[in-house]
Amino acid sequence: MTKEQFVLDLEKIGAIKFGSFTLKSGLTSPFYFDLRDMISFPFILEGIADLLVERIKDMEFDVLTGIPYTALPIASLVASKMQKPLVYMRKEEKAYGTGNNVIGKFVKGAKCLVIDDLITTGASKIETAEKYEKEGIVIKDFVVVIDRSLNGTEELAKDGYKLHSLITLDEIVQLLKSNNLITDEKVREVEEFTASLNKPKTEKVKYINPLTQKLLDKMKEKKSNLVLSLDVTTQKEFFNMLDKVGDEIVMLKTHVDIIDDYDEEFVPKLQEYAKRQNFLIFEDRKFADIGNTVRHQFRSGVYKISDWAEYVTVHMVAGELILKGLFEGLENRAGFVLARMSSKGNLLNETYTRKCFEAAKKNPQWVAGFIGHGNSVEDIKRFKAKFPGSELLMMPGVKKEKGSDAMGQQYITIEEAVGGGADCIIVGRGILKADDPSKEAKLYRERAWKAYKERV
Ligand code: S5P
Repeated sequence: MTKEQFVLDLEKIGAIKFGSFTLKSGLTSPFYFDLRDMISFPFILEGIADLLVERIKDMEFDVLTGIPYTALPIASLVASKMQKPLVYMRKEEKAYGTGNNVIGKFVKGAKCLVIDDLITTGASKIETAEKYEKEGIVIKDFVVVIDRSLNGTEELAKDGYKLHSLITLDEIVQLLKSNNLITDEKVREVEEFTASLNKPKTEKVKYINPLTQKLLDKMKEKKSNLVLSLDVTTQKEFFNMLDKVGDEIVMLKTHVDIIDDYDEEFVPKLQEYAKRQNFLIFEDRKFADIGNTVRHQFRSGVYKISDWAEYVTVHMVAGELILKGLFEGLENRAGFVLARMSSKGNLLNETYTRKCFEAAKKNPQWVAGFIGHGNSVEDIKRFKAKFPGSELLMMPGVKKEKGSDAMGQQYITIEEAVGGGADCIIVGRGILKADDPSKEAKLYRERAWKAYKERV
């Protein structure tokens, strides 16, 4: 089948339409593509598979996949024709980091070629690639049947992927025109429409939260991006440890509710240390309830956290109004939103992470940064690239060596964390359990700061 025949066939079965269509975005488009029915016409399916085989026969790959639903049957046929192994990803998303989402046989590190029917912006392709990469499959190339994007090639290239297409919107228009299937006026309409579309906005929000700035300033002043997670259960241990390591850290992270002998002297003493040793205070209370409840949890009770902690952690599971519940009416208080967690089997998936970013984008005055983690430098880079603005990436689950504990904590190294994009590393047992915590804190600080300087 020739490309021209293919386009004419698509037109005949109604997969390519020219008229006036309202898109999901609300825009009115003069054309509409829907390739879903194509698979029910054997001669078209056969023809498209042959065209794809021709297009990809010289490319290097170990396995082949198609993005459900439309491209999966197409990819099956192509795989069969080329005698290449087929794999595919479950469409229902399992939780982040649990694995086993790919159906089919492959070896870790296999190079996979991805087939899809259309490309509009490239965003969903990148999401697909990330999911495969988490499963140990390497993706470099995408082949689409129709490229109707404005700058899909450039968008994918930014993340290191290459886009190949069988046919572009322009070619379709020209082929239909030369077959007198659309009028000159329609051609003009299509051209005007595509020209009028703004390029997708990938620009970052300019606003900088004052508490983001405050932490950045403190990092610079103290030449440290080390946050100590002081998870001990008595005041004695707590302040003894601060005596040893307080000078090395930019910020102290507390879990105030694990101190057995907490009393009203604790907070004034902590504040005195913070002043003398020049660090900021972050209480890792991980608020997660409805707005009204978290307001009380933050401002009342035994600990009255809002009186002394400028930064707290926030789960977005109850919805973005939790931010209003926590911070409305308070000065100099902001949250680190848990966009990803370090623990094995956690339920935060990519959709959830994206929702965290959207919530932060709408409430920048209350979000100083995100808590996040990743399994490689590349993974962290891609995660951070999606931050809406200049929020900081705070990363727990960091040690000198990769590893895990018996209760699900997963560690990556200092250099992986910071090299990938962590602005601060959050370290607990790596320092607390060392024979010489003071020496260890110095070492963490030096390595993390060096990696930070190299990155920024
Ligand atoms: O995803 C997360 C988020 C947080 S805030 N994973 C984490 O480990 N944390 C916190 O970081 C956790 O509550 C603990 O206080 C600290 C990590 O401690 P470590 O001893 O494993 O370094």
